[in-house]
Order: sequence, then structure tokens, then C-alpha cells
Amino acid sequence: MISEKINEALNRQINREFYSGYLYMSMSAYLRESGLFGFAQWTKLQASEELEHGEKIFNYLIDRKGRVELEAIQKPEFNFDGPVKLFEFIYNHERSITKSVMSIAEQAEEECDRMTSMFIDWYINEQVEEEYQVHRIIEQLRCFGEDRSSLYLIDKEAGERSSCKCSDRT
Ligand code: OFO
Repeated sequence: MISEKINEALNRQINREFYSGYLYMSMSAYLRESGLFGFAQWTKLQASEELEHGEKIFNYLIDRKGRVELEAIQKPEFNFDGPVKLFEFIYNHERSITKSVMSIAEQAEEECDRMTSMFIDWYINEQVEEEYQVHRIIEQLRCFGEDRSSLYLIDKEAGERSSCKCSDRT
């Protein structure tokens, strides 16, 4: 059995993961309209990953005999004012996700819920990778993005991302 408090926190996290998926889809549409097809592909892949993250928690709650309660998903932003602002938006969003998984980890620790602690550790590690990857793109865009041909290459490289971000690490 899982405590009421952790159950609620995990339901909120499912909603955040699904909202993240929705947000990345909205970004993908914006990027396609802007002709940045590589970034559009990157954000679309990210959207699928976020849905998987939400589903993983959904399954965990069911396995632990918790109660899944799906809430309405907030309407995502759709206007981003260029790629730098868009990736900065992602970075801030992912940092807020990091905070929310960290608070679940703290709650699990307080309640000595070892199973949830182990489960949520995966999300904490994932956030390290996500923040790193997004920050890397922001740095590239800030350094070279003003130049059209460099932007083309950065966008192209992002479009070559495979579904697992780990292999892209340099
Ligand atoms: Fe973007 O992160 Fe899920 O957890």
C-alpha cells in the first residue's frame, strides 16, 4: 500500500509529465512553422518520452495498489519568440520538474517508503540528463545562433537525436 500523500503527489506528477508531453508537441508545431525541422523533431521525440514518463508512474501506482486519478491537462504555450527563448522556456520547465520529483523523493524518505524512493531515483537521474541536454543547446544557440548557417547546422544536429539522449553526450 502507498500513503495518501505520496499517492496524491504521484498523481500530480503524472499530470506534469503529460502536460510536458503536450507542451513539447506545441513547441514542435511552432518549430515546424518556423522551418526549424531538426528542433521540431527533437521536441516531438521529447514529447513521446514525457508520455512514457507519465505512463511509468501510472503503472507504478497500480502495482502498489494506489489510486490513479487523472486531472485535466493545462493548455500549453504556443508562441515562443524564437528558438533561444523556446529552449530557455524548456530549461525553466525542466527545472520545475526536477523540483517536483525531488519533493516526491523527500516525501518518500520521510515516510520510509523505500519502494517509492527507488522508483523516483530514476526520474532524478533522467532530470540530470534532460537539463544537461537542453542547456547544451542553449549554449550553442547563444554562441552561434545569430548566424543563419550556424543555426541551420545546430538545428540539423538536434534533428539527428536518437530516442535515447545518452548516446548524444559529448
Ligand atoms: Fe522532462 O521530464 Fe519527464 O520526468
